[in-house]
Amino acid sequence: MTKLDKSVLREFESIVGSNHALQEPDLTAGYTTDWTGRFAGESPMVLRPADASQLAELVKVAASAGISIVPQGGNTGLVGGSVPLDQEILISTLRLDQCEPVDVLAQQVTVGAGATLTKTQTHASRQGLDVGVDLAARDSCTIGGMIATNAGGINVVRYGAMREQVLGIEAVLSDGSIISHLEGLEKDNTGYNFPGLLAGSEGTLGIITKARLRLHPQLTERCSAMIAFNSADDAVAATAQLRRSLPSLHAVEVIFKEAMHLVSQHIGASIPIGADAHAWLVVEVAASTDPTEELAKAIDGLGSLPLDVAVGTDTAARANLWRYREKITEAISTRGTPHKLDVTLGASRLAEFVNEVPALISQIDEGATAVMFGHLGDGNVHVNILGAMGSEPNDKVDDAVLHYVAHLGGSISAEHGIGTAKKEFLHLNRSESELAAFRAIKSALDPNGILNPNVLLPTESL
Ligand code: FAD
Ligand code: 2HG
Ligand code: ZN
Repeated sequence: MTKLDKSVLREFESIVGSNHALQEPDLTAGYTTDWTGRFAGESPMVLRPADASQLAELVKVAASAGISIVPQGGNTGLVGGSVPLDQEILISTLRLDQCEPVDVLAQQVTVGAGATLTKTQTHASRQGLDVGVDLAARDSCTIGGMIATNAGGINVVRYGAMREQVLGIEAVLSDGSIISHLEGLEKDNTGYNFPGLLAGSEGTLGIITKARLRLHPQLTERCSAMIAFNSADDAVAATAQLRRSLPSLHAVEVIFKEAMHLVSQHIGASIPIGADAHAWLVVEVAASTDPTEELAKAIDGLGSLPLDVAVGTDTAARANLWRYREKITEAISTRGTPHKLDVTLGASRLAEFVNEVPALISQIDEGATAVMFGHLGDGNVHVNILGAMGSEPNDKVDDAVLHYVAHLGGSISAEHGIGTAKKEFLHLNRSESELAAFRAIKSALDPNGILNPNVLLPTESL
């Protein structure tokens, strides 16, 4: 579909008002190119509804005209799932950003899908509570987008991913009907679980408009450490020990050599410890009483594994260590448009994978580099492939790395989702029967295939 009937566009406009029905390329550009710059398209109209009922009206009009929709939150997704690639209309949830009063007794909150993570964290913190998922895109990513991608981030080792935080959901289905189940009951076995189904559905089954989130007591006593290692094997062994010995463990992140060198150049600061090391862990402990001693003991327990250690106890020192981890994605973008691979390996295969990947890549594309880092506590490695001199890396490299992951029994998408970038690789992890079940769920909830039609399911199986 290239041009929409003008009368349909007028109908959309009359629902949201002309200020929120954008058509000028200058105004739509920020919505139609993804964060990485790798995926871009065009949309005949970007619509910004004020609430769930306006959003439902838009979906009804689109459904009866057979028009496809891409839902979008903060547009920080990294797999090309949030942008229109085939002239779909785009529905932005950014105006659905209300945070209802925190339910202190239940330790829960209901928020609009368009509320950013930072806004939700700030809101919860006023009652001494915290959101269980945290990630570096916090100022822009939205709760709806985080649920739709089942975002992971830095605290999965403690609280699990986004799916574990969602107790209830409100969403608009493909016919414009609204489902709403926001009571937040901890036990509620009354049939199919919509939060579970919509978490990780990437806008293909419904458009989330509100969510009831589980909150956690805010842990204000914190300590961070950076630990340098000679090898990926040592970093993996240390991570297993820290997970066993540290009840207050809040994050175990890893930075491998290429990533450390790149980020230190980007932020204009020297590598804090172990200039010749191969891997660095960034560890955080958090508790209601000072966990510094507990961390120091656990690091002592690592014996001769670490090459060097730096500890940050106050806010500034902790932030100084964390910036080496949090600025990597930004640093990579300054070197070209990467192909972002995001994989999980079982602990016993992780070091082998990290050690083998550089050679595997250079066999295929001599100029390509792998920048690796991630959430080691969850076995999650981000492999960013950069081409020679800023050129796009060869697609065959992605193919080889993802086949290797599958061969080692890992997942080709740990936390970013499938989007358009990985859909042709889904068969590496999902059997024909599973894909058939996926297609059955999709056609039951979206029989005309209008919700984010270019993501998740491989093209031929739609
Ligand atoms: P968008 O990018 O707008 O959309 C993502 C997907 O969700 C799309 O398929 C879209 O159609 C769908 N969607 C969005 N809103 C809705 C809705 N209301 N209803 C239905 N479908 C919807 N991800 C991690 O998991 N862990 C990290 O540590 C992490 N760190 C990041 C750091 C940086 C610097 C950046 C740029 C990204 C990072 N990401 C990370 C990726 C990204 O932030 C997450 O995927 C996030 O969950 C996307 O939220 P969003 O609101 O930006 O969604
Ligand atoms: C992170 O953990 C994000 O920082 C982004 O998931 C990963 O840039 C990436 O590949
Ligand atoms: Zn990540």
